[in-house]
Amino acid sequence: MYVTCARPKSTTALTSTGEGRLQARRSIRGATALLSLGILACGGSDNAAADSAAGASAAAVSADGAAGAGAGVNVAMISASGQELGTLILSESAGTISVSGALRGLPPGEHGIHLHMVGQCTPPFETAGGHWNPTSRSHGTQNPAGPHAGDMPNISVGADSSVNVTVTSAAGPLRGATGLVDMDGAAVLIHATADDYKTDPSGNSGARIACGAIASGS
Ligand SMILES: [Cu+2]
Repeated sequence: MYVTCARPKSTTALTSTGEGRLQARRSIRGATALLSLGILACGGSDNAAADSAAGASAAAVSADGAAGAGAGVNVAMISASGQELGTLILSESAGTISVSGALRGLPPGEHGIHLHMVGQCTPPFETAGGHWNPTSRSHGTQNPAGPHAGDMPNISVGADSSVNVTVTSAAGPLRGATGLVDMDGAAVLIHATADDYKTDPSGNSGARIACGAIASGS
């Protein structure tokens, strides 16, 4: 979240024009989203100018998609020992989910990476459940009965233990009735070895070495 100050009260200064009303509605949605996430933080302001500025900030949050469609989801990845590995961003991309970002502190080599069903990352990360698989397929893009919606291409970690992740899920969407982010959230999982893209249920990719939780409502 990039904005730390937004209040429903701030929208009242923007209602004198049609555009203002539109902004106000967006602001209310943005502020409501912030409130529902329990992360509202705002300093006091007692005049219209300050309120307008605050309202514009709230509208920016909404335009960024905090209230729903189009929003990216930031996912903080941790190792099984609790080390912070970096942040991945999930976003809707042509009906699938793209995952991107820079990670460090991973073992060099090929690793399976998948979208899992539950937004809980308690080591050894079995809490994240199985692969996100809303259409009850088998695992792997090379499996005739596959793939899982949450299957993604392997990532290749360099000798310096870092990797720039740019992968896309087999299917989407990120949100909505059939979306990844449901009542129990979701997770991004990285495994110890490469995914063979065909062995059920997880491509023989071994232990779960990194996890990033996505909370319900993200
Ligand atoms: Cu997995």
